Amino acid sequence: MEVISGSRVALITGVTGQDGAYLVESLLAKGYVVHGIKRRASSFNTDRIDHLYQDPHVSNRNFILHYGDLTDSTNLIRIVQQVQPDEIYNLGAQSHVAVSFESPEYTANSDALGTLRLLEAIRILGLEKKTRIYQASTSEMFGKVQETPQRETTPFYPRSPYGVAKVYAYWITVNYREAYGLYACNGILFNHESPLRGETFVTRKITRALARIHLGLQDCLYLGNLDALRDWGHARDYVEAMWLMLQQDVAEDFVIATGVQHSVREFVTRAAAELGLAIDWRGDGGDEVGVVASVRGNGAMRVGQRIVAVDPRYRRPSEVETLLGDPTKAREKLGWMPKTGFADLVAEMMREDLKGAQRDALVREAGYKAFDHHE
Ligand code: NDP
Ligand code: GDR
Repeated sequence: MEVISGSRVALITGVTGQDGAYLVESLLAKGYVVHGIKRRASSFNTDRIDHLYQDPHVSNRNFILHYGDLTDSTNLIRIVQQVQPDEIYNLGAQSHVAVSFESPEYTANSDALGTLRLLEAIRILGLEKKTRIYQASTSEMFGKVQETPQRETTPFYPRSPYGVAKVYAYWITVNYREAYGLYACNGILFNHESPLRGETFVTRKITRALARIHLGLQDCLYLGNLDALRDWGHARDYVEAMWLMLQQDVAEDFVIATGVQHSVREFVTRAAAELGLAIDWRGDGGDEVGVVASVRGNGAMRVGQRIVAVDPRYRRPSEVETLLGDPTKAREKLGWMPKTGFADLVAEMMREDLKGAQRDALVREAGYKAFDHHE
């Protein structure tokens, strides 16, 4: 492996995901050599990091990908041995809460045991003094919240197989820190979004769908619980907090959040406003719909058109109704503050998804196929 020597070395699991992509960019800009673990897939799965790809035939590479999986211990041990990382960021996970009800065992294997496997790899290889590890913990651990806002001391009450698996990962990280003196931290991150957010998480689903409805590529956006409240930040800001956590004298756990909360319905309203639309919410419960109340500018939408409806299939067997984080500790000890507010986050996502929809519209106009992916 021909790579730059002398730089700090980071290993990222989940490098092909939203946070992985922002973190690679940030660490490369800081002068790190970055190794990432990607899963073998039958089609390309590196869209988010393709602009950073470096040809293996080039010498002095500072970004190297390895095939691997968090469910495969021997593979993890081999990669950690080969890479000898100064820092590991464990971002890999089956991260979709609704999917975790469909695949609870796989979620536990990758999200809970995957973390244990990485911690064990550090121990087996005798890297306890060299390698620092960041665990991607989550506000989903607070689940049915026991106090508001949630902070580092708030008791956990997970509400999904995903949340339960992440509680195991949280505690095994704490345990390895206490038992073996590992520099291991949990970042308890609240929801963070971006134009790179997976298409089936609610924010991206909303901005993609509204862009497509605006251009006449889709008729209606179907959602589940419109009342759910979330503390939404920007992924770009949150990966900086991950890095800061690994640069302290003592390893500790931190809540990372904006301290501001909005409902799913408010997210839709804000995103629609970016397109010059006002939405009138009518009915309630499963019968609630969002109807176009006024339109500014061009687009396919007409006043009176129903563009949002509720579909019970997107509701969860047990829901996390409200999350609101208190990032005071991160501000005081890490000097971390979110830079992007809610309105700017929504505007950026809307802008980028509009470009994607415009591309699909052009492709169709030219007589080629552009596929619809609904979920
Ligand atoms: P994504 O779903 O965008 O990315 C998850 C990454 O994990 C992908 O690279 C995925 O690979 C990879 N992955 C999935 N299963 C495995 C496996 N078995 N072995 C190795 N890699 C695997 O998530 P985010 O980037 O949004 O989140 C990053 C981490 O932070 C996750 O652990 C998530 O649970 C956690 N988190 C996220 C928050 C958020 O709001 N985004 C908030 C709090 C925590 P592939 O691309 O092949 O699917
Ligand atoms: P979440 O994110 O479950 O908080 O987990 P998601 O965007 O999936 O849901 C947020 C809230 O919106 C409600 N909702 C819908 N959700 C989806 N996906 N699709 C819908 O159609 C829909 N309608 C309403 C949900 O019920 C929920 O209340 C994310 C993930 O990134 C986790 O990995 C991470 O740990 C947490 O954020 C913090």
